[in-house]
Amino acid sequence: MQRRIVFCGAPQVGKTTLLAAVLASQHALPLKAHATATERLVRGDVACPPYHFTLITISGSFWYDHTPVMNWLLPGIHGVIYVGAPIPYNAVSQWGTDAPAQEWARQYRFWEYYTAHAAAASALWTNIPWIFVLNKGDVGTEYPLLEWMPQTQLTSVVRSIASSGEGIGRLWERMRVLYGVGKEPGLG
Ligand SMILES: Nc1nc2c(ncn2[C@@H]2O[C@H](COP(=O)(O)OP(=O)(O)OP(=O)(O)O)[C@@H](O)[C@H]2O)c(=O)[nH]1
Ligand SMILES: [Mg+2]
Repeated sequence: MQRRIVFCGAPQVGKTTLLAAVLASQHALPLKAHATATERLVRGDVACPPYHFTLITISGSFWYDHTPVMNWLLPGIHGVIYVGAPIPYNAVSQWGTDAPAQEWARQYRFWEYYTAHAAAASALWTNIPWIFVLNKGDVGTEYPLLEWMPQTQLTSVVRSIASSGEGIGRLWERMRVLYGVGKEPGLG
C-alpha cells in the first residue's frame, strides 16, 4: 500500500536534511534527485510492510509559480510534513535589525504558497494528517510557524535538529502512526 508524503516549507529550513535523516534511520536507500529545466525534487522510499512510504520534497531556493510541479505534487498525497525553522539567535548581529522580520515574512510567503495549493488539492490538515516540524532547534527558539499554524494542530508538533539526528525517531514514530499502522479515517 502506497503512502505518499510531501515535505513542505520555505527553502533552507531543513526539508532535505530531515528526509535524508528519516531514510537513514530506517536503513532505506539514499534519496534520489530528480531535476528538469524547471523542477528540482528529491525523493526517498521506505518499506514499512504492508506500507511503502514515498517521501518527496521540492529542492532549492526558487519559486514554483511558473512551473507545473504543484499540479501533480500535492493531489492524492496521504500526508504533509510542514517544516519551519526559528529566527536565528544571531540574526540581528549577523544581518541587521530587519533580519528577523524578513525571515518571518519569507517563511510566511511559502506558508501561503503551500497552503493555497494544498487547499486546491484537498490536502489541508482538515483533509489529511499534517505533522509540523520545528527544525533547527540548535539555532533559535522563536518559530514564526508557531504564530500562524492552526492552533488546533499543536498536538502535531515535533521538534528536531535534523543535522544531528535529534527528533528523527519521534518524527518517524509519528509518521508511522498517522500514515501507517493506525488506519486513520480517510486513509483507506
Ligand atoms: N544548525 C542546523 N542546521 C541544519 C539543521 N537542519 C538542516 N540544517 C542545515 O541547513 C541547511 C539547509 O538544509 P536543507 O535540508 O538543504 O534545507 P531545505 O529545506 O531542503 O532547503 P531547499 O532545498 O533549499 O528548499 C543545510 O546546510 C543543512 O545542513 C538543523 O537542525 N540545525
Ligand atoms: Mg532541499
